[in-house]
Amino acid sequence: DGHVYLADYQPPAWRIPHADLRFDLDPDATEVEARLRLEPARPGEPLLLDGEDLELLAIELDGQPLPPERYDYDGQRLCVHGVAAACELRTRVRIRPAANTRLEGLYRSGSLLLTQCESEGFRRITFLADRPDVMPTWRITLRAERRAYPVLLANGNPVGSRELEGGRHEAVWENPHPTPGYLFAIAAGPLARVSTTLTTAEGRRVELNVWAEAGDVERCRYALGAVERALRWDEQRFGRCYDLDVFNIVAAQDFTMGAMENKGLNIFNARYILADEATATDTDFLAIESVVAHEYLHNWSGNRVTLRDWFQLSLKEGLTVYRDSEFSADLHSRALKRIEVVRLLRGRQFAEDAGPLAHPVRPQRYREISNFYTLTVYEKGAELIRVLQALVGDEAFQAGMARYFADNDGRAATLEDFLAAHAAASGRDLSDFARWYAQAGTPELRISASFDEASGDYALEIIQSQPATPGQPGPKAPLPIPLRFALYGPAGQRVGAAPQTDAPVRGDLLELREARHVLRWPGLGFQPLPAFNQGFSAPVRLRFDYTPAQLATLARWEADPFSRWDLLQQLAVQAITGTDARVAATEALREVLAGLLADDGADPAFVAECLALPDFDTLAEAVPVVDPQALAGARESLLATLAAALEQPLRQRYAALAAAAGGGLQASAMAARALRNACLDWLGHLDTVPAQTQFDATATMTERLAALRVLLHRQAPGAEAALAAFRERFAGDPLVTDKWIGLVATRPAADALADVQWLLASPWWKPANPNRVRAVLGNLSRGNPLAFHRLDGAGHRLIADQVAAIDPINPQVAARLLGAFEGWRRLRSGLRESAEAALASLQDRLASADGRDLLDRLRA
Ligand code: DPP
Ligand code: ZN
Repeated sequence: DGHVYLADYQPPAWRIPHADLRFDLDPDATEVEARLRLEPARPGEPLLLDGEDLELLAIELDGQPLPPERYDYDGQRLCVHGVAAACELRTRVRIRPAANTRLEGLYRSGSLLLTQCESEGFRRITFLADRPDVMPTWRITLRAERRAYPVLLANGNPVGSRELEGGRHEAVWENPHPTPGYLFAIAAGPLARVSTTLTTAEGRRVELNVWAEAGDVERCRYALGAVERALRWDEQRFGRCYDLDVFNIVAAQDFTMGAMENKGLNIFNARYILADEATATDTDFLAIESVVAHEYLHNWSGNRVTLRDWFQLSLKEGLTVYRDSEFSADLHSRALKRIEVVRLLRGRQFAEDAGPLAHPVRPQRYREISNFYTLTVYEKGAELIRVLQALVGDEAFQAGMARYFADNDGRAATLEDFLAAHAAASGRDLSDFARWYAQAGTPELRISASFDEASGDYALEIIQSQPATPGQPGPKAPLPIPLRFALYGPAGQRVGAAPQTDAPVRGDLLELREARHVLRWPGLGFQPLPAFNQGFSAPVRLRFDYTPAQLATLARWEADPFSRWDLLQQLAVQAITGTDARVAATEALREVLAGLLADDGADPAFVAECLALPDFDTLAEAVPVVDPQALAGARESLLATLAAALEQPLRQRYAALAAAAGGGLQASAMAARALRNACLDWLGHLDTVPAQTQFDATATMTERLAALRVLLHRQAPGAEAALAAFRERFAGDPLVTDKWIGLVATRPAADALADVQWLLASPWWKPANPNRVRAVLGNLSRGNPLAFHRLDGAGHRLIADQVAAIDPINPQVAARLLGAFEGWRRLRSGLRESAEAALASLQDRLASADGRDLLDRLRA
């Protein structure tokens, strides 16, 4: 049926201990000669290799040309007949990088030639068993014209270079670590670098380089520092050292993903490398540091320990997201990092888990693996690592990680290997925990309180349930859920008494194991106020009936900043989507925010997070039927009401932070800018003059872009002139151009669609550049509910038409864009029909496996 099933896994029939490749690079026609050492792992099996759209020029076995009857190649698979013993296969193929718009395999970006192989791109370069459990060591020879391609990079260590005739030159690289094809990389072109050397904790001298096209190299320094910080952090926190003599990163303007962790040669989307204060925002800097760390940290969680098969994707991705978020939390603010992660999880992953694309963190089957690089595999996968850590405790978790790396080094591992290491280190049976990976859908906890006046007994009943998801109608088994909790007495004192319950309790951590647990405090004597899920210990939807006053009270009593933020978010959800509680919630929110704005002791970055009301996605998750106009309207009117009520403190705080916000990347300056920009945004509902003043005066992109956003989104008198000035000033910079385009595409109004149509007809529209597609269409579909869900259906039609247009150019980008329809079944009537019609219109218009798979799942 076109699916690959986890249950069908077979180990490779042939091993490939070593691969020796030689490239004669040329953008129009590159020749690749490959010598593969082959050994039968299961004698008698045919020799099959993957190879997609390769022009086969020559084929030899053990030095003898193979006659045509000895092999078959159908454009997908090469089958060599009549081989049973160890041998060497030599092939020569021709590929066409400049014609490769899919950006999988070897392709051209500007003046560079570079590769992207995960998941199945290597087969578009040459023949190989292109699966993660086939792991050769590598020797890679690159030849190219010196003038056009002065720098030649590949995986591993450089071992030699020389001049060739005719203005060509050659570089040779060796990667001694067994490495699957998906981690293969080369890069060639007129690259310049920033560089540093250091000595690892094991005593290895390592050169770190970040490369970019010459004009961009000064903007690579921040990324270089981030590599060094990540390398040191992994040594200290997990005892993992770097294992080659050189670590290279190359920045490319055309890149489908964010970045790629190829062994020793990471290739990055330029947006996650290039930064200075004039062109990048503070958010960009933090994202760069986090993505650089993510890819670096893959060197152990992904590369040294790789995957047996693609079903295990979260084994490297969930784990590495966990590791990079711990890195950011250790270096900066743990609470702010947690807020950022939970915002994404609740706004976007919960939506994925609740819609037609829901799948387990470890899927059981796929048609196109590219469609599983999802928030569920990444973000929920990272939360599961956190759940495991909470269940076994920090010390056993650390020991389990050490054991996992030690036991699986150089292997292609599975989730079972990971759990076995943690079970051994903690002494705990983790078979119940494994269900988290198999069951899709966000668990829900319904908690209700009861108090008996006569006896003074207090009790909490906790009921766990799992939603039905595609292919998993249920019923589903209960999951082990680590839930933090606290009870507060009437004056805000914490109740110390442990509950009587059949669930294990350690301090404030409760471990739910069954579908229902009851916690009893006999004779407590008063009705306490309970609080739950501090730090978001459990990635669940939690329902407990709070009044607005109770939420506001808890927001003052809870010590953990994450929890305080979370309570304010709940209050805002009540103020926007509530019925009876709306007025009371608005008033309570105003009071708490007034207190926060007046509190000079509060971290301004934290106050800024509290001012950021729940985004549209989060609100949409809180209601059963999504009416975009009503939700966006209610959010807007809450903002206007609060801004008017808080005008004086907003103006005051904005002015008071001016000096601190000046410049520099120290935490205090970033925090000041964050709060000033939040105030500016709120004030924009009343007055756009401060935004105009900030736009004219500032030197940082953080302040300039925030001001431009207010001017454009509030349609201030100076908006057009400001946009023109901004456009002009950064005309040569595609990344900054993406920024203003993003602001245009997200103006919260139905007629922003006309601006998007104008962009699509302009010279700025570049459908082959993934960043530009995301800037124009990703922002429209994911960041502009009023224009995307236009009542006349024009937004839905525009995105569907663009998906059809981009599908033949870059199927992964098209499929990602199509994913914006994931919530269509929950739209209000009228819009649901228009989304359905837009999807139906695509039925015969998508040729790619990526697009067809996603469309079928959306419509199922
Ligand atoms: N490059 C992508 C990431 O690191 C896929 N591995 O998440
Ligand atoms: Zn990753």
